[in-house]
Amino acid sequence: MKRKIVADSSCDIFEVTDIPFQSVPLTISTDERSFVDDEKLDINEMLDYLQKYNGRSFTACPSVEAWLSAFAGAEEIFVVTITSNLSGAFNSANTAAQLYKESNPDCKIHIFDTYSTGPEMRMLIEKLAELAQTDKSFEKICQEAGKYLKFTRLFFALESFRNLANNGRINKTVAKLAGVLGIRIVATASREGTIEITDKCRGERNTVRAFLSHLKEAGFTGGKVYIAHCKNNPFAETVSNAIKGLYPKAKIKIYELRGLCSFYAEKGGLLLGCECNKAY
Ligand code: X90
Repeated sequence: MKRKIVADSSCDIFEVTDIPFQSVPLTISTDERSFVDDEKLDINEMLDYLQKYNGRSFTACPSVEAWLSAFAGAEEIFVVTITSNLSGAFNSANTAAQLYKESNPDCKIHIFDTYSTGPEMRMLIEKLAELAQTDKSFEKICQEAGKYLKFTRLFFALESFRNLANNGRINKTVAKLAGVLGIRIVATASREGTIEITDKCRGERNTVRAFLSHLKEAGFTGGKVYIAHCKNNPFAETVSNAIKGLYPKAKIKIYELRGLCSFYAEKGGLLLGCECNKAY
């Protein structure tokens, strides 16, 4: 059978090892320009343009057609989406799955609503890639991957919530807290897949401390940690070193966010996904 993993572009990756994978782009737009969140997108150029642009900016989830063309030809499809509570991606993927099954009655599709995004999504995709290469059945893989997702978490620290607030993804009064210079807001993806603010931190050191305390609370004991940032490699390194100091066995990867996550996380933003020992 032809297995394939398909995810929306908020996962920030374009390939996984040894299995067909496709990222289906969201778009970031102003009234004058549109950016497709694919491999060709120049993130620096997008951020610079948006910084200078005074009008409204907004995003759109993949269309049903875009999902359908990513499914084409596959027989067992694992779909991974950004939280259905902040995006229509999960819904459009569902509609596409129904249509695809009508014309391909023997095919199997499972859609994982991650109730999260970014690095936590990437972790699930890579787990699926591992599982999909075994001779385990489709159902067994879905069950194991679903369990894996319960044992991963997303924490993040942003310097600005402007784009999230302007697009109705977070309360405006809460967003104002983050507008204060030097203040980082630390938050987590809630169980419902919404943004749950946990700390207001002044300075990097306090932000790192907040991350470490959330990791401990979540039951992190030194597994995988993915740190994805928007133009803030030094802070990503700082967080990584602090984690290594306490958990020498942690397997940490640092990389840059792509278009959709960069738009909402904004310059300086950092998203951290990790494997934990406690179910969430
Ligand atoms: O459908 C669309 O237009 C996309 C809307 C996405 C809105 C949220 C994106 C968040 C990206 C910022 C911090 C992580 C939030 C985690 C929430 C569970 C990254």
